[in-house]
Amino acid sequence: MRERFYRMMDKRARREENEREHAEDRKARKLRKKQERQKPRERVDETRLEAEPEGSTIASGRRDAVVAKRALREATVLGVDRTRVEIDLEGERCFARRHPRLVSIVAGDVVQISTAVDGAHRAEELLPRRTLLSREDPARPGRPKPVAANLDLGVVTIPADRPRWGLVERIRAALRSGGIDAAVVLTKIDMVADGAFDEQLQAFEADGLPSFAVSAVDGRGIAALRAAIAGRSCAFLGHSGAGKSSLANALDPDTERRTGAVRRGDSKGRHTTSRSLLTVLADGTRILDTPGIRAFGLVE
Ligand SMILES: Nc1nc2c(ncn2[C@@H]2O[C@H](COP(=O)(O)OP(=O)(O)OP(=O)(O)O)[C@@H](O)[C@H]2O)c(=O)[nH]1
Ligand SMILES: [Mg+2]
Repeated sequence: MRERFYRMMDKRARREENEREHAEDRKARKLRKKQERQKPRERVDETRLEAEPEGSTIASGRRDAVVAKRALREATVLGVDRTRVEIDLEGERCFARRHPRLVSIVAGDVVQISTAVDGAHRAEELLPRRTLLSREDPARPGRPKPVAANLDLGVVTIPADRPRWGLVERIRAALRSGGIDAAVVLTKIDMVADGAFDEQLQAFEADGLPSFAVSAVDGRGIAALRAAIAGRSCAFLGHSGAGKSSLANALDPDTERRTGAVRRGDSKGRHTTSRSLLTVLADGTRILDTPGIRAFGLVE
């Protein structure tokens, strides 16, 4: 009887001992897991990231951290479309994706570019702008929409066969508030009598607005305009059909920009140029051909 009692007690003691050991094991396992969770994250494998295509599964924050350590190179934005930017990267024309935060980059901007091992470029940062031309955003009245960055000169382009002078003052005001010089160019002078608008151009000159009369067809005035814009970053702005692309082609014959005939009835253009495109000439002059302006809204 006593023996049976001792055996029972012994069994119970062993069971309790077992349960204690199990509980300690469980506790140690839990602690180990907790410590593992708190350990600093494993380093990102940069070689993997370098080869990683856009939209990969690497978290964007980690990608940013690696990109920050990579060599970044400066590039000038030549043109912008919905997903990509065309850039001049150390003299080479190429395309880059853009970081999602770079929503409002425009032609003329200077950006920092990262390059993956597969050669894909991405615009990472926007550098401070020297000047900025903005107009009212037609989609959001009262809000500014950047048009072009880092311009030295904005040339209001008026066609001699259909001059609408009202545009000059509006664009001039926007240029002034963006810190950019203004000039006027009267195009298509081959379509009107010699000196037809000399008085108007002299009035602009007297008002501090350099003025030029040119023809992209017979070449008159092109040399004087080329000399005036030499070494500067210059945009042609005006209504569709004014002759901006034809003028840019005359100044920079190495780039073939599309031009389009005006409508027969009212001589209005057909919005042939759909996005601004900057070209850099051999002497460093930068020419920005822009799409035709329907209206140039100003914002304070
Ligand atoms: N006669 C004559 N025609 C010109 C001259 N410059 C341009 N044109 C014509 O005018 C039309 C419009 O020229 P574009 O250069 O396409 O005009 P744009 O301002 O770039 O027009 P968008 O791209 O629509 O804004 C074309 O048919 C050109 O051939 C010029 O100096 N003389
Ligand atoms: Mg054009």
